[in-house]
Amino acid sequence: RQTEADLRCALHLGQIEMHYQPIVDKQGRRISGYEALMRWNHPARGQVSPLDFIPLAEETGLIHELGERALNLACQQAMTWVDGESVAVNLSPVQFNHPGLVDIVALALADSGLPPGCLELEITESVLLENSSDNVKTLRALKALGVGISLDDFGTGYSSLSYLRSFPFDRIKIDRSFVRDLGESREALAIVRAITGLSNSLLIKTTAEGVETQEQLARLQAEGCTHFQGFLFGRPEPAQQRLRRVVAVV
Ligand code: G
Ligand code: G
Ligand code: MN
Ligand code: NA
Repeated sequence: RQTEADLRCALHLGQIEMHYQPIVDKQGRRISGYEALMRWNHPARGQVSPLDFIPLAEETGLIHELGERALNLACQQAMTWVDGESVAVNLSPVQFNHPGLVDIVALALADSGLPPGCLELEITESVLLENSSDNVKTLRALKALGVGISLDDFGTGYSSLSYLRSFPFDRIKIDRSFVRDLGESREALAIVRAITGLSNSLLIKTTAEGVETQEQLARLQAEGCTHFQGFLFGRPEPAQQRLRRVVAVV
């Protein structure tokens, strides 16, 4: 088990890196952006997943430094390749509720020179549960910077349609559990259909996550999803090795 001191050390030693997973457009031919996913490049344990250290970081408050590092790295790295592609950074609810968040995002953009329209922030529904008027204020302030806001893991928490009324999200990410069950579950298919139908009428982009097979892709295309992400196209890779062109045969 790692401790707060280990994690602090990792941050100072530059062992925290971002990997980039491609997100492809509707036809499955063009990379429209990347999701930046944090990795702890541990000298003994190899690549440690954020699932194994984000909870500790949230408990100890180190998430603020980690999150700031993630934003800065993603903006700086995206700036070296950007040609209209977006880069999406995950925000933990703890970060979202920090009063300095908007300034931190503004500074990451200013320092890197990344056009704000190329940055997306991914938040989960849990962020929206409490304190909703403050949260909507924060979302509006972020949006005023020119960045996009995505609702991540949609459908897995206490999904409420009223979120979509109180704030104009740019994108909804359909949780990969629905994509996984598409072939076997009428319910999963019905939920995907409902999410894409609603999103398309509200002009909100939809990214289906966890797309692993051609069959899933075909079904999701038929349902009107606008973007796709998953191992069928590419895994998260370090900036230099990131996928640059779609190679999956569609
Ligand atoms: O890439 P992987 O499957 O290991 O990611 C696991 C989880 O960690 C995902 O839910 C993802 O949203 C989250 N995550 C990945 N990178 C970051 C990050 O930079 N910040 C936060 N808060 N969460 C992240
Ligand atoms: O919670 P969030 O959506 O941010 O999580 C993203 C995570 O999903 C990443 O850690 C990534 O490794 C994982 N992931 C991405 N594509 C696939 C996929 O096709 N299959 C599976 N099983 N996991 C995926
Ligand atoms: Mn995400
Ligand atoms: Na997700």
